[in-house]
Amino acid sequence: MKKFNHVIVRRPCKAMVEGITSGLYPGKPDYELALKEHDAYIEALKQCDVDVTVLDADERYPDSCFVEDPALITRKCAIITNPGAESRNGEKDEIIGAVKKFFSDDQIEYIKAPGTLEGGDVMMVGDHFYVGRSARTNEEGIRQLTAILAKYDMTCSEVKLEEVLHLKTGVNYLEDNNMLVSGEFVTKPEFDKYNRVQIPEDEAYAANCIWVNDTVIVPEGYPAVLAAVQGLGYKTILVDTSEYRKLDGGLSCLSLRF
Ligand code: CIR
Repeated sequence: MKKFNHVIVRRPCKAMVEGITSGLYPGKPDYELALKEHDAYIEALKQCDVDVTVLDADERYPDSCFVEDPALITRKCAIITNPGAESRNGEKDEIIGAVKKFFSDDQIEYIKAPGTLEGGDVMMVGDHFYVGRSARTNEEGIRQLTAILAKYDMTCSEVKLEEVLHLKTGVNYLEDNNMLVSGEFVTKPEFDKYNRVQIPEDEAYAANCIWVNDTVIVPEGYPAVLAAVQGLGYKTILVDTSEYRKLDGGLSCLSLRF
């Protein structure tokens, strides 16, 4: 099934070494290696039958390569978010230009203060959106998102997060009713209706795989997850994300797919 035609990414900047990190995956990113990994990420996406818009690095925002957070793009509208991390908040103004190449002004919506929301907290399943209430996404942000989606006949439900940074840190939908789940998402009742594929604890990072037009891009170094995804019948492409992992970033965080 072809669902996505476009992808937006932003090149990592040198300042990425100062990006936000929980320290869960220790070490400073190696910028040169991060660039090579980003090249491979773009190449993998191009193999999935999408065109890729590559935005220039923005040194003002160390985490700006994680374009998933300042915008949420749906089938019917684009939403510029209001990132809850202070050092990332200005990224929202820098993604608008790219979004405007694909959406007219009346299809672009905005999450406004005091609402905060980051795209990493939003998981799309058809026209329903699960949104994680996190340190980055607050109740008012979720209220605004719900109202925006309702305008376009789409729905939203809140998921309380206890352990992870963003919702999609631990759960990702692969289409065809298949969902990769780790940690706190293994038992959450709202996901009972999906074919939940449980990720072993020592491979939890790889819950963040991305489905792009029937190919699943999987982070390198997680053999159990790779086997599980292949077992579901998907074609897979491996991409090493070692330098982004040090900043708690995964495959989904690095692109907007629509
Ligand atoms: C941050 O803490 O905001 C970045 N270092 C990582 C963002 C990861 N983005 C995502 O999960 N969507």
